[in-house]
Amino acid sequence: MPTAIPCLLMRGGTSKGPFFNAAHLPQDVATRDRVLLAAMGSPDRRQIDGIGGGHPLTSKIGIVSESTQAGVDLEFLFAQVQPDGNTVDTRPNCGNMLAAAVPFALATGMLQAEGESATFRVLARNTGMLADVTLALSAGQLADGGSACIDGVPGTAAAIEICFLETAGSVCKSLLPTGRPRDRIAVAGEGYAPFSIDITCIDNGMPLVIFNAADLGASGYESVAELDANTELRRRIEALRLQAAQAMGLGDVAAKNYPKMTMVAPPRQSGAICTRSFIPHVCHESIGVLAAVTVGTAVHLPGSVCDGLALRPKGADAATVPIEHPSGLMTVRLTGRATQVDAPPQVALLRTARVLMRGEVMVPKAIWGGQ
Ligand code: NQM
Repeated sequence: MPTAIPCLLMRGGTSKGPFFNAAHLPQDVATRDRVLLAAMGSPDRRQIDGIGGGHPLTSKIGIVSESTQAGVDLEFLFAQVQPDGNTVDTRPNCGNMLAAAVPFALATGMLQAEGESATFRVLARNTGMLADVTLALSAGQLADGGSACIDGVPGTAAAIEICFLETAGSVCKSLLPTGRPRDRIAVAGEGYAPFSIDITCIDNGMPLVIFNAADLGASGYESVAELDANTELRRRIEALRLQAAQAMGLGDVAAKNYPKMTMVAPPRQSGAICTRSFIPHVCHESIGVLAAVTVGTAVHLPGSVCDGLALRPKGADAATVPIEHPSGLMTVRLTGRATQVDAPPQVALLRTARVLMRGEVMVPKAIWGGQ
């Protein structure tokens, strides 16, 4: 008999994947990673022998545990598996999957709640980031239905508000890992002419390299399919990523999922800026939550590559930054001193999530015999 591991399949924002109680997984990290790869069916582009969805956005895993830390209600560890990769990356955060952590904990009895809404403090163990998650309740569970709508997910659902605390320098050593809002970098490689390009290296929850689409001959308004089909552009972006990562102090990131690459262009749908995000090798169908937070921060950063392209929100609306992406808009609310880079703002945004299925993932006994 294979080993059966209790699991809920969940949508978190615009991502999807299995969620586990950490106590139900092997405690040894190498064995845990083998189990997760087997559960997802990786490495295999289609993940045909597992429950992964064959795309980075549906090849994500949530691992949830009770917290022993004072003032923390729940701990969440995000794990990224690339469909055709054989590694489990727990270094960067994922704000979309984080949205499903509290609903998972309520559904599995790890947390209890009453009333019409509740707020829980969650520790994202990937980077030690804290977030306050407020959700609409019904009978102690995430409410079944609501009017919250996020671009990239059809229909409406119960609102989950995430307020991130202390996002700056999540994986990098600081908000601006090169110490500057803009760097010029020369990139050379096989199959394309060498080029020099202005970039902003920034990490306000997600390490990003932001660049002007026009500087790589793109409009920035291409569809996801067009960008994924443009192998030369992707090759140049990957060469830029490998080189920028060195400047960001991240070392060799050839096998890592960060930094993510964000191409920007002037807005054209009432947003502050238009984005196309590479995560890192294919284009995101929308944009990651913390990637949006980080772009929103760059919009307010004087001298960044967004400066001059973005329509920077002003006055009473300055803290609300709508980011355009291929599926619509993601609006980030930068509370506190939103325009001061020496004191990075707290950030809040709206997500939805849902339990899609409950059951057990079956993993061959040869990989793990169980508890
Ligand atoms: O940036 C995709 C996603 C993400 C990450 C990615 C995310 C975030 O949309 O916080 O949510 O960057 O690989 O799930």
